Amino acid sequence: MTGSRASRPRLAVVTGASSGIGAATAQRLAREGFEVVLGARRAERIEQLASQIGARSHPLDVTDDASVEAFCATLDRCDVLVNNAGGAIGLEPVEEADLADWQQMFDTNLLGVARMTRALLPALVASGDGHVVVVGSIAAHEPYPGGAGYNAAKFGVRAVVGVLRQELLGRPVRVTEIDPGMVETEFSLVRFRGDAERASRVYEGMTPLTPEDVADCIAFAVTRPSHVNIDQMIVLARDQAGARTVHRRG
Ligand code: 8X3
Repeated sequence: MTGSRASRPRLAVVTGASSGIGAATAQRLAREGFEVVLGARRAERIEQLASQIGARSHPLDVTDDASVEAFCATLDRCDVLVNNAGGAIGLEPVEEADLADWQQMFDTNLLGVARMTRALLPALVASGDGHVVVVGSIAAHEPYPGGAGYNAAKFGVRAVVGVLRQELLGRPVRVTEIDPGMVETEFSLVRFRGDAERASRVYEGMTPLTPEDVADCIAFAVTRPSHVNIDQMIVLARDQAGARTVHRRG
């Protein structure tokens, strides 16, 4: 158990913890012995999940400085920060791009990571064994038609992770990027603005990853010995060999 290494359990913050990868990660880290603090905009959902898994929750909007500040003020320490909040909006080509969508994707995926990491780095360093985990995407490696806004945001995140890894060298903070491909969550429902039928077609005839599969990778990274840094992990379903290379049955 992670908690047995220190006098009290390691504290892990998970953003975007109301559903999908964030919720699965919060659950998994609680099972691994972490004290977990869930953050998300949907306060009721995180409260409910927190009470089920014996964790704490606090409303968090990673696009809002005041919200990040209020969230972080509830923490007396932090050992692990899982930057999971993010997502895609739309799949329009650049010539039809709605820049308000791009703005929102940059704000959640990229600036959200910067806000949370900047706010919690002093605590992560002070912990003596801090860990910043960022949930990126295969979209950070492979541009695809319709993906430009999301690709750009995730490529940006990947750049920030690479910079952080170098800037923190010599200090006791690990930096890990977990880049999943297709995972069946609310991701496509949000991308297609609530169009459930279109969202379900994304996973038609193939077996996507589950949020638990990604949580498993995150749990692996944060439970390695302190001297081991899992820099980056790309995790795809067996049915997916690239951002848009998918095997579908039938
Ligand atoms: C992963 C989803 O559509 O970019 O973040 O492969 S996608």
